[in-house]
Amino acid sequence: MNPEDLRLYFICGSNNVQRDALLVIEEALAHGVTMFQLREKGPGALEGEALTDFAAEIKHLCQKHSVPFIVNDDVPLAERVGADGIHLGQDDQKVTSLSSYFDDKIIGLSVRDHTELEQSDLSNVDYIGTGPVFPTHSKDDAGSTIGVEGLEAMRQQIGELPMVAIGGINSENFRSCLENGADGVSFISAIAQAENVGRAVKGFLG
Ligand code: TZP
Ligand code: MG
Repeated sequence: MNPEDLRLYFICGSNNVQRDALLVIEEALAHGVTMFQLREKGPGALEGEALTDFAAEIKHLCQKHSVPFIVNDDVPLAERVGADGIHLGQDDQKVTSLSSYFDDKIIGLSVRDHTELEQSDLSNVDYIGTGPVFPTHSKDDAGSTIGVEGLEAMRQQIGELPMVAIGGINSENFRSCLENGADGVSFISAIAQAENVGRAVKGFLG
């Protein structure tokens, strides 16, 4: 993959927003998001046909804006809607067990520290997501923060492998992630809950 695709990675599910999710996502894509992940989790998460329809609509929006469409931890859904990739956590299905569908797709893996890195087979992994860098309200079991020091340490261990920072990233701190080894920054709340989504996205590109 092109590491520049990680530059502004928006992650969102239907319950991360206070208004129509598709409108928020389209606005974010139109203003310069470079990669999108559907992460449909938590209370009221869509299931079945409603989830497939939602994912298919988002895929269509991503295609329109030439932005890779990644699905979090739902391999059948990713295959069903023809996603551009999958993002897996340490407790999810193993990267090595993915079907051949993903051979030419983007595979992302969450790796927070040296211990997880040692446990991970990165041979088919295209990028890693590392964090939480800062405190977050968007994931209950995110664990302790790694700070920009954690990003820097990870960069030294992974060499050139593309890496995106995650967790509590906002307009005040995103630059520090880019300055400490991250190819890009990912956001849930700072975009999903922004009063003006377009302005928020443009701010993160500056
Ligand atoms: N993984 C580690 S922190 C996190 C995930 C999915 C949540 C990031 O959300 P926010 O709102 O950008 O802190
Ligand atoms: Mg997961």
